Amino acid sequence: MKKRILIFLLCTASLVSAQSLPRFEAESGTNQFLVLLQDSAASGRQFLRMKDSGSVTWKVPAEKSGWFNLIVRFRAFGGEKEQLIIKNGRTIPTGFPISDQWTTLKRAVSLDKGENTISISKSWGYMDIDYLETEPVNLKPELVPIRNHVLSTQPRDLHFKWNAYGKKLNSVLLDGKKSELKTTVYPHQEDAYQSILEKEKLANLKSGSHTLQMIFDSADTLKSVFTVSQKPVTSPLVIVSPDVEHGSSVIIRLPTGKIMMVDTGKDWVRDQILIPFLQREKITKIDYLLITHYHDDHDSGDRGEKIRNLFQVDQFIDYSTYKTGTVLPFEGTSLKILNCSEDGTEENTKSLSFKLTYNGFSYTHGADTYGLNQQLMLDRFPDDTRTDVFMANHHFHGSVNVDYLRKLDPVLVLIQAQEAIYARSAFMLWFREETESWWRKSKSRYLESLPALEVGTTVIKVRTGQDWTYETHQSNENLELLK
Ligand SMILES: [Ca+2]
Repeated sequence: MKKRILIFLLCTASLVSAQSLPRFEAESGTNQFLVLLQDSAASGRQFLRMKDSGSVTWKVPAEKSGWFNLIVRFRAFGGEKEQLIIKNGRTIPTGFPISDQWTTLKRAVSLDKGENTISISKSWGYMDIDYLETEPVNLKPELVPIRNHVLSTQPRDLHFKWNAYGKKLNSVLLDGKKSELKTTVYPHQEDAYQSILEKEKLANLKSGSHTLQMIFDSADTLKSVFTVSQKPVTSPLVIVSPDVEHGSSVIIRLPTGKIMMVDTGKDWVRDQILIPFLQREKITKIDYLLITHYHDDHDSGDRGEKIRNLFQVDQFIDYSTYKTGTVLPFEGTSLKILNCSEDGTEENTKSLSFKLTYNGFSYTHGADTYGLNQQLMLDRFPDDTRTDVFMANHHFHGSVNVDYLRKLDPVLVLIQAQEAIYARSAFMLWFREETESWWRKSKSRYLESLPALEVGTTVIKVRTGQDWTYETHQSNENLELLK
């Protein structure tokens, strides 16, 4: 008898543990202009097909308020699709990766206690929707940047962007003492904030390392460590990645003092951000102008012409100048070409990708290469993929190769992009989930990625591969970066 009870209890326990998540069939939602179709592989044998218009809406109850994964079972034919998840009136553009088989996508959102209204509405369309499930999720708060550097003769406010994920911030400590941050809402993500540690609070800090801590009611603690120095430290290699919104431009001072500019951003970025920056830096000569490819968010729409007219450009380099695999001594560094025009069939896949190596430090510039180019790089240079800093394909459009990204094993990833990246599966799924989480789990040396829309301009100052710092500047004004 006892045995029977035990077996009964075990069966009950396994039933409980296998309990399925609350599921909302597409065919049971409120359907506007979507076509109801049959498929034996679909849950409930039915699904909704979204074409040029329409939406499906569910009433989703939650027992308590908090964060939940929305799990959508879908098929997206022919390419990645971006649709709008609308949750209690908040629109969350969401990228669904290409898949001709039923597959699921998770997106974390906060739900209110009681009834929530969730829709998937057409942005791109041409997607099949089988069901929506909800799963409670406990996300840890996140913070960028977790490293920074301040020169006390040029004090500046330190800016942070953080995600609370439903946790309540309890206290802020600077070197263990109670401090305060000026905080505003970060508009592009839910329950996310931007905070400022004002420069007055840094005024009396000694040279060396300092720690800002944010402690939450949940006992989660976020930490950012920044170094303060009284005098500028000479850095033979300086890499400046300005906040250029959509597009790309990087300015590098090479160890010989020569200036390299990689791409010139959109025309308004060139005129309103880059040219004023170069003028403030009293740069009249650009020794090397590299244009990675001829899209207007990289070449300002004039193939770098205005920059060539305003500045003395000594050498112009584009994707047809050097062949892939070329290694050149380059003003005290070594420049290796990773991708050139021969490797692609259109501007992005042809784009000039390179690796710059100096004194044990390496910087890899991805340009707008896609997954297929990254696979080629992995095949051609299997032992030379690792890099300290990776300038990612700036808007994470198209495809990325997760094996390649993982093998980069960077300390830092730079991303020049707008909020559109939050809707891209190349960023949210293949980079954030499949790559960044993998680096963290594998205890690699990865520190963080710095999207310019979250942190502003990033400046990297390199002495050796073991001795380099980076700093973020929310504003491009009054900077003297290249001295
Ligand atoms: Ca279904």
